[in-house]
Amino acid sequence: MWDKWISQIQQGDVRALARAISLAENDSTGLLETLAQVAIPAKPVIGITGPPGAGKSTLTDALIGALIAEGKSVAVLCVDPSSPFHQGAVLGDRIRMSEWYTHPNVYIRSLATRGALGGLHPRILEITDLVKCFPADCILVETVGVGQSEVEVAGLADRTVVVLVPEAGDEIQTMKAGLLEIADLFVVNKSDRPDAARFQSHLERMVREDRTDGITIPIISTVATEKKGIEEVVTTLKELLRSPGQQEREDLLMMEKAKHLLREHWLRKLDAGKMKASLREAMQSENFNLYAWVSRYAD
Ligand SMILES: Nc1nc2c(ncn2[C@@H]2O[C@H](COP(=O)(O)OP(=O)(O)OP(=O)(O)O)[C@@H](O)[C@H]2O)c(=O)[nH]1
Ligand SMILES: [Mg+2]
Repeated sequence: MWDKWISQIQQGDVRALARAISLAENDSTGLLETLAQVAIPAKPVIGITGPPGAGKSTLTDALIGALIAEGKSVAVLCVDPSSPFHQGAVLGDRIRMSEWYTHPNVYIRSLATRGALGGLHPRILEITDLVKCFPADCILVETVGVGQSEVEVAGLADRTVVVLVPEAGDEIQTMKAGLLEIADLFVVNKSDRPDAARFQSHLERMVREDRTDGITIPIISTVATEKKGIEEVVTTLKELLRSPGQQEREDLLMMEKAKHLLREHWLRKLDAGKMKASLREAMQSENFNLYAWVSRYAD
C-alpha cells in the first residue's frame, strides 16, 4: 500500500502526500519497511528552530517567497510541540503563511506532536522522507526549540537555522548548551526592536566563546515581517549547503536518526497486549521489580 502512495507522491500528487502523512501520523505500519526499499532523493532539508514566538513562521514565510522568486518549489513542515491544540497551530501558520497555502509550488503541512515529551513529532523522520519523495526542490521544517529536542531537530535537517530575538537576553544563557550547539546559522529576528544591536554583539561574543573548534557560525539580523535580511539568509544557507559538514557532527546527527528509528522498529516488534498481560501477572509477585521485568525484553 505504501508503495502506491510513494509512487503517487513521486509524481507530485499533493493529495497522496497529504493522505500519506496523515496515515503515517496515525498508523505507520509497513512504512519503515517500504522506505527501506525506496531511493529517497537527496534534497536540502533546512531546520528552522528557536523559542516560541521568535518569528520562525514569519521567517519561513519570507524564505518561501525568496525561493519561489528563484523559480524553486518548496515543501514546509511545521511541528508544534507546545500546543495540544493541533487546530490552533494549523490556523496560526495558515494566517502567517496564507499567501502560500494555495501556491502550486508550495506545499505546507502542520503536524502536532500529540503529547510526545517535549520533542518532535514521533514520525517526523519518516514524514520528512515521504516529503523528500515529493518533487519539491527543498524542504523547510519549523520546530519550536524547547530544550529537549535540539539534537533531534538538528539530526532531521541538513542545516539548522536558530532564530533568536533581542529580548531573549536572559533566555539565551539557559539554552546555551542546546540551541547554540546545533546552529549552522543564527538569525536575530525582530531586529527592529530596541536593543537588537546590543543583543547581536552579545550573541557574537557568546558564539565565539562557546565554540572551541574555531568554526564561526554566521549571524544575520532580520526583520521577517518586513522581509529584511532574507536574501542574506538564503545566500548564506546556499553557501552552507555547498560546504561540506563537519564529519564528527554529521556522524552524531546520523546516529540520532538511527537511534530514533531503531527505537521505533524495536517497539513495533513488541506485542503491547502480551506485554500488558505479562506485566500485570508480574505485578502480582511480592518482589516485583520493573527493571528485572524490562530486562527480559532488552535482548
Ligand atoms: N516586530 C517584529 N515582529 C515580528 C517579526 N517577525 C515576526 N514578528 C511577529 O512576532 C509574532 C510571532 O511570529 P511567528 O512567526 O508566529 O513566530 P513563531 O516563532 O513561528 O511562533 P511559534 O510557532 O508560535 O513558536 C507575530 O506577531 C509576528 O508578526 C519582526 O521581525 N519584527
Ligand atoms: Mg510558528
